[in-house]
Amino acid sequence: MLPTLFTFRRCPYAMRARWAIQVADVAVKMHEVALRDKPSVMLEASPKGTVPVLVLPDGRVIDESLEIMLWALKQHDPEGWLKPSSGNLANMLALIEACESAFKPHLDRYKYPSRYKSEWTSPLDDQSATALTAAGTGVVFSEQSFSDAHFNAAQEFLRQLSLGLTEAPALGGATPALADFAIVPFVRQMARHDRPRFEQAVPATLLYWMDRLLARADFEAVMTKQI
Ligand SMILES: N[C@@H](CCC(=O)N[C@@H](CS)C(=O)NCC(=O)O)C(=O)O
Repeated sequence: MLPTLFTFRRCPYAMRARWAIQVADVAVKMHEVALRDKPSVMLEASPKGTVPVLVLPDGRVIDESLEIMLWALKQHDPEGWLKPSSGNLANMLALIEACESAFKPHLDRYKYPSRYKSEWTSPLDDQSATALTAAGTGVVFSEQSFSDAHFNAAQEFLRQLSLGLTEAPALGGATPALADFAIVPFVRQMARHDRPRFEQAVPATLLYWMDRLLARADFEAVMTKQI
């Protein structure tokens, strides 16, 4: 019996899990789910209801994308994703955590401001005003200006990434490693929302890094629709 991965094609967390599984060449049965109608077998295995979820033949469940990447790569890591040529695994995990805490919240608010209506219809508190540096305490946003402010706030993380990319072609150093593959699906989401705007805002090194990773044949395989 094969492990089953409950996945959603366009989810960046599921993408990075599938990418590691693809590169590690670990046999897994893919189960594409509809987020609005999650299968009960998946929810029984992982009641928190997020994808990806990996269910192993012995009943163990791994329901965090990064853990699924590590599970696959610990079995087979042909490209050395866990052994970056610059820095180490701990540095990469810290960068991935920074993507989660300092980029993803801004990405979501940029792309889907209507989901955060309560945030832009009430005056900014001190904490949010600090996070959205362009705005001061007490500012009331429109939906568009809220989205714009989060696009701008997200640039700080991208600038940090690009600093690493001036010294080496990948976050992992000479060749891409765990952090590259774990982070680029989120950067891709921002780029795809409005490519011209993204191109204008980000450093050229970052654009080049993203486009090279996404042009890999294995990413295409990861994004191919399951029938
Ligand atoms: N920390 C989780 C986050 C996964 C996550 O939030 N996935 C989203 C889809 S991109 C999800 O399943 N959301 C629940 C839903 O939309 O119902 C991980 O790394 O696996």
